[in-house]
Amino acid sequence: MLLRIDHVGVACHNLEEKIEFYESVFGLTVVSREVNEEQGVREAMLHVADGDQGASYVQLLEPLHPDTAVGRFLAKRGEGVHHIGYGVADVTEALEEIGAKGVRLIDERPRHGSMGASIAFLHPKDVGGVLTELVETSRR
Ligand code: V0V
Ligand code: CO
Repeated sequence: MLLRIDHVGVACHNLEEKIEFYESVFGLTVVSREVNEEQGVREAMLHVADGDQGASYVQLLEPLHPDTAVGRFLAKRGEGVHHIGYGVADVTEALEEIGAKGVRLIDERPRHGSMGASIAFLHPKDVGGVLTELVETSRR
């Protein structure tokens, strides 16, 4: 069901500073920057590699306000890995299949994600403490 790792989401206080860090230390390139009001984030995707099933990225996340998913995470845990996004062929189908196995779905239906993707989150408490995102890319 999971095709690949689409991205690793990293929470940070200052998006521009972290972009500079990833560019200068790892030589990565920003391929997209977006503000996602629904998710409460300002985010950037940095391209890591291309594979048979599509590309993989690091997603840097800065909260729009303290009272958001990433804002609360930063206050509680500080900067670091926030979630893992796995590529799936069909996010609606994947949600149905995973939900039927008793895993709590944060999103019952797909939401708008970075670069036109359809995304949905699974609750970290049911995935061994890992906030897990399903990603159906708009094209592969
Ligand atoms: C919270 N918890 C986490 C966590 N965030 N555990 C692992 N990884 C995380 N990232 C734990 C937290 O320590 C608590 O456990 C418990 O879950 C409840 O957390 P809370 O402090 O009450 O925080 P809330 O109210 O923010 O709820 C947590 C959830 C929320 C995961 C439900 O953050 C959420 O709905 N996230 C999904 C949306 C999201 O994260 N959007 C930003 C990325 P203890 O301490 O009680 O044991 S947007 C994105 O990736 C996009 C757009 C994209 O890829 O395209
Ligand atoms: Co993400």
